[in-house]
Amino acid sequence: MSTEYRFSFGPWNISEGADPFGPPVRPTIEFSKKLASYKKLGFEGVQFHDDDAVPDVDSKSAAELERAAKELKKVLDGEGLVPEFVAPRLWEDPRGIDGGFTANCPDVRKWAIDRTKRAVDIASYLGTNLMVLWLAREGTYIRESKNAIQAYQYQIDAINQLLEHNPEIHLAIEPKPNEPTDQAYVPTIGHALAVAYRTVDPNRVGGLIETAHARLAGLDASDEMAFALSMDKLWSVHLNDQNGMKYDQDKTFGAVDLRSAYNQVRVLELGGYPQTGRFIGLDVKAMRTQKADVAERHLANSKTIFLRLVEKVRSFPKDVERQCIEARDYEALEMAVIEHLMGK
Ligand code: GLO
Ligand code: MG
Repeated sequence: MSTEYRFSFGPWNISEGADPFGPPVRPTIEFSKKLASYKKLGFEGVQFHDDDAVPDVDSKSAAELERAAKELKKVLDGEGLVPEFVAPRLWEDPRGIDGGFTANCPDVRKWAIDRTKRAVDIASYLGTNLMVLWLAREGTYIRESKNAIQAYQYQIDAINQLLEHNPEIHLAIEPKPNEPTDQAYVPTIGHALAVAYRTVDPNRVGGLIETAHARLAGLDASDEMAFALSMDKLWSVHLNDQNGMKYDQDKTFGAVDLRSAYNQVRVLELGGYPQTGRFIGLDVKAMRTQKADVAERHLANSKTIFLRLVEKVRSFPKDVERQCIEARDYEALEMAVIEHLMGK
């Protein structure tokens, strides 16, 4: 069984540096150029939004959609790249302004499901059976604006329709507690998996855990991963880092809290994640201050830090761990971990 990890990222992780207070500061890089960067940076897997893969998803006929997706598949094959997943980008469409699946307007809910079925079709033309559902605007700015109980049912209904649309598709819910909305439905992996078990085919609904999202919920990302792993439901990860409970930062993995990063790697090792063949996905953003010619470094750096931490986890002295646990001397265990991380 392989103990090698496979790595992926999405084209949005190479970005122009815009933030809510300022415009782009780096030139736009064409999609084909981004694809060419993958191998150079040491990545094999590509994460797609539906409209990264096929622009103007809504306005294309079914035949046009199929043709465009199959052309992209050829490009990926030519570059030696593997599509990891497709995610519907409902949150950028004006129709999705107040959410898609949980919108108050029935026409919008219908659009959101139809659009997501198209994203499922794109996934199958590209040759992946994984869809990620980041439920971006499925929440509220003003609590009184939606019936939250009903909203969960709407999400289950939508997921059921997707599962029925394609018998192969697997849905990984990416929980996040806030941003862009003030309060998001499905804020943690516990919520996501509870929803999964209420659907018509729980075996085809799992989760993706993002480091920053767990921290924004005040939770430990490695424990969130452990919960999903304990149920065979960790189908992808979005590793990054986050400096406290503020805006979603998507910093380089391990750059803020190395100990937490170590524990995320440790739990992936304990859970046999590399043997599943699933990807280590990154969801990291280049800092706005980064100049264009070095604006992809955060990706390679995150991968390097991850692999260094794999070495650290694998080389941690097992006898020391066992003795400390037997003696219930967790102070000694903690010191051993810190010394190991500091290179002693
Ligand atoms: C934002 C999310 C976002 C998703 C991506 C896939 O906070 O992490 O980057 O992971 O759009 O749906
Ligand atoms: Mg993410």
